[in-house]
Order: sequence, then structure tokens, then C-alpha cells
Amino acid sequence: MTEEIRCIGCGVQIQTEAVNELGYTPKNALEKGLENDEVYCQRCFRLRHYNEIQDVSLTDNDFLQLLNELGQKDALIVNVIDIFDFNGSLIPGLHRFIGDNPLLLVGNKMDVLPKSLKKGKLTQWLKERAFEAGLRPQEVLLTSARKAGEMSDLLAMIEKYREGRDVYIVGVTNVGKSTLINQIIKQTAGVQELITTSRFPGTTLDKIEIPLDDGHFLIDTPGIIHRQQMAHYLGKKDLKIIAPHKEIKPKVYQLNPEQTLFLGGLARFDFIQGERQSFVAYVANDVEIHRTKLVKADEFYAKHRGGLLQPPRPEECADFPELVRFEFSVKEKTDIVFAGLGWITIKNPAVIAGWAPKGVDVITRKALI
Ligand SMILES: Nc1nc2c(ncn2[C@@H]2O[C@H](COP(=O)(O)OP(=O)(O)OP(=O)(O)O)[C@@H](O)[C@H]2O)c(=O)[nH]1
Ligand SMILES: [Mg+2]
Repeated sequence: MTEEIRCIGCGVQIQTEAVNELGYTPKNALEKGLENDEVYCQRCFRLRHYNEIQDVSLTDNDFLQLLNELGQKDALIVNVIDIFDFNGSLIPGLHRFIGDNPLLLVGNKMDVLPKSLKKGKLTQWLKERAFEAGLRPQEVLLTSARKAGEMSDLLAMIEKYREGRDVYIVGVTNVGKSTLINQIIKQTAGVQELITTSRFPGTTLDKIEIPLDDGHFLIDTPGIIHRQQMAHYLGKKDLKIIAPHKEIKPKVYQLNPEQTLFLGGLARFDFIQGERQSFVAYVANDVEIHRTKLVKADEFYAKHRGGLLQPPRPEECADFPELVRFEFSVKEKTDIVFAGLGWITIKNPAVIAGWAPKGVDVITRKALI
């Protein structure tokens, strides 16, 4: 019997027969890989060298099964969330899945938030929101997995709480779990970019076990894909535009009531009622914002979607869902969040509406900044 071989990049089981199926690796690539003890499947190879994604679909069932296993394990659970997309990166019911295991909550992608933001305040905000979501983490930490030199606090926490056990890194897709593990491997073993990471959702396909020095493992896991996220409705090129790569420059708009902002052609914000005030938009710097009068907004959108209002780019427009409206009456400083795109902060009482493509969540929350 041949031993099961796994791709070190994504965890998938390697096979050399079916070219179009998961885990395919040409025979000669497999032999070469085995010599170096580093086998990558063809999908990872393409992703790593050409940034090309081959679509696969993991089902939510696979993910649920993994979560169900967690409760039975005696392990430390590290839940990574994307601090830029807090609401979109919560795993519903996580606290029920982890049983009695200790939990660390890591707010990753700290680097995309404005530098002016105080870490202490952000950590506090994160703690409060986590508590509301039913999570009871031992510690809450902030990280930037892409940056070297910010891992020492996390490493110390992991050592403190794991007490000679395995460590599971869990979280929804794209929050940076694999990037975080790569950074840990780099700093502890000096190996670069071992696990495959990408801006596309669904990169890691199965568990990846990284041995620790006491015979236990640090385990990377595939992330669940939240269907109510903007990324689900965008093409690959547009995905690049909406995901912030570097520090977001907040954009401030002085609006009178009955004015509207368009976030590209992806979302819309109506200031319906209230005193003239400033609104601050936090979206990736490449997302262009346009202002118009509320009465003309429908017409403006119909005319300019795919043109002035991009993304979606023209060839994606036909498949792009219509915008759906959610109205809110805001009393205190509040963020209106467009899942996976960003948010707008409202300081003073106002009646507003947020529009997002059908299927994408629009919610309000206590202001982050
Ligand atoms: N700006 C920024 N980007 C990050 C950070 N960490 C990860 N990323 C980016 O986020 C994207 C997703 O990272 P991955 O590590 O593949 O995410 P994942 O959670 O492993 O995703 P799945 O394997 O699909 O579950 C990549 O484009 C990373 O470069 C960070 O700290 N800051
Ligand atoms: Mg991953």
C-alpha cells in the first residue's frame, strides 16, 4: 500500500491520475518533490508562481465536520479574524464547537487600518464585540501576518496557553490563517512561504499539520466561505480592487440630507434625514466614491454602473445582482458595514439607507473608530 501523500501548500491528497481533479500532480513533479520532502499539487504550483486560481468548491459540510472535531480534541484554538471585516469573519456558533478548549482571538490585517488608531482601544472594541458574539477568549491580540516582527506576542501567548497540546488555527476564508502560520514558520524555522496563500477565497483545502518541537502540531485549516460577502459576487480582477493591500486612507464627505454616495457600483449610501454632517468612508483606496443627489441616484446608477461606477467592470455587469436597500435610524456614533467591502461612520443622529447587491449583508454596529 502506498502511503498517503499530502500537498504541503494546501493539504489536499496528492494524486497523479486525474488531471482535472483536486490534488493532481504530474509524476515527475511528485518524484522531485519527494526528494526534497516538499510536494505541491498543480493547483498550488499555479497559484504560487502565476497567481492563477483553479476553482474548487469545498462544501460547508467539510467545514462543519472540521468544527465538530474541535470539541473532541484537547487543544488550543486560535480563531483568526480579519479586523477590517470583523462581522464577516465571525464563525457562527464557534463557542459551541470548541467545547472546553481555551481560545485565543487574533484580529489580523491590523496594517490596513489607519495608523492613528490606538491599539488599546481597538483591542477593547474587539473584546466587547467578541463577547457579544458569545466568544470567551483567554486573550485578544492584534497582528499583521504579512509583516515580520509582530509575531512575538502571539507566539508567547500560544506557548502560554497550549500547555503541551496541539494548536488549531481556525477562521473564515481569507482572514490570513496560512499567512500567519507562514510568518511563524519563517521566524521559528527560517523557512519562507511554506504554505500557499492567496487573495482568492478557498486557498487551503484540508488540514496542514506543522510539527512543533515537542511532537505536537500547529494545524492550519480551510476557512468557511461566507456567501453574504461581497467577494462572492465579484470577478478576480475586481476582488483585487476591493481588498485593501495597505493602510486605508479614510475619505471624509460633508453631506446635506438627501445626498447619496456610491462606492463604485457595489454599494450605495443615502443620507435621508438629519443635520448636515461629515461621514467617513473606510474602503480600499482603489474603490472610487461618487456623490449625487438622492432624487437622482437611481437614474445615476442605471446610467453609470459598469462605467463611472466600477467595479463591477462592464463584462461582469450582467451577472451582478441588483442593489437592495436597508434603512436605519442612527442615534449614536455608528458604522454602517457593507460585508467585505468596508464601512461608513455616522457621527450624529440620522436616518440613512445602505444598499448592497442582493445577498450581501448590510448591518450597523458601534463605531470602530
Ligand atoms: N494587508 C494584509 N493582508 C494580509 C494579512 N494577512 C494575510 N493577508 C492577505 O490576505 C489574503 C488571504 O490570506 P491567506 O493566508 O491565504 O488566508 P487564509 O485565511 O489562509 O484563507 P483560506 O486558506 O482560504 O481559508 C492574502 O492575499 C494575504 O496576503 C495582513 O496581516 N495584512
Ligand atoms: Mg489558508
